[in-house]
Amino acid sequence: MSVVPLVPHDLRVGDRVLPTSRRCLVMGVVNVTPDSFSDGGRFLDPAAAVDHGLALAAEGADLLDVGGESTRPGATDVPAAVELERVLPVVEELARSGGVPVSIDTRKATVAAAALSAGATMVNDVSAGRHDPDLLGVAADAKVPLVLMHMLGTPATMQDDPRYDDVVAEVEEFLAERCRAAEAAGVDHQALVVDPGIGFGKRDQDNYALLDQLARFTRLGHPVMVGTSRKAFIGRVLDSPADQRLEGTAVTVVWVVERGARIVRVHDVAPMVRAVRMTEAMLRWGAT
Ligand code: PMM
Repeated sequence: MSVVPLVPHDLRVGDRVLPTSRRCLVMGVVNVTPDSFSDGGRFLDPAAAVDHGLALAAEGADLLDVGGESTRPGATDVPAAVELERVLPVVEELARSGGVPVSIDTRKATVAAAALSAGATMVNDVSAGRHDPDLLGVAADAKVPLVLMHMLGTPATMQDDPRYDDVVAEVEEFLAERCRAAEAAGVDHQALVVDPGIGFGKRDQDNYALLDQLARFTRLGHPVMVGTSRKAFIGRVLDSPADQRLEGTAVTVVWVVERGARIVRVHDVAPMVRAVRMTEAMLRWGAT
């Protein structure tokens, strides 16, 4: 079935408007973790993480996503105190000097609330408010954009034999339900972003089906965010480790922009900004 992407709403962050109705934004990843699959341990020192975030902003990131808990397959929970110690100094400094909005990537309401007080203006929850339902209220009170992502189970269990009858329909229904839950908790319709959660409790065939049918998720009426950057399904095709998946990532970014993604979450900001711009030029001129 072919689906024409709908024009989603813009996102309000503080006194700024992120133009998700007009173009695809690039979100740069700042992982302050010892064990993320893509860059674990490189930026555990807050000063190194801040420098990295500033470099990504200078490369053209529209947003920065700061996370202190690895959600790679098999990862176990990090106590809130540890997560806070990792992310707060980084959020504070990047919000002060980065020049772009800072998102906090967390499943915990306490971490989200502290990060918002420290200057973050967006929340990215890979559990879509299921890990800690209070997180929805935190985002509602702060009136900030909230990313709701699909994951089957938890990071500890998600790759233990994931199965779907119809992955696209099931992820779409899940995201619709989580959007209703967020709105019931007071989050503004115009503040929601949806993400199919590539690699989170998905087999290769599930990831490819979601990417192929990505335009379906635009029917939910919110900007669609996608994170394919350096993920394992790319490594399995190219037989390459996480730091050698740049071209593979770029191809997936082009693909999802063509299918209506309005935020791509990436590690390699400069090349992906160029890939997004070129794709958008092709779409614009192709349509005239
Ligand atoms: N992927 C990772 C972490 N957070 N958040 C959203 N919304 N979507 C994603 O695909 C996503 C995410 C895992 O990647 P990393 O370990 O390199 O940060």
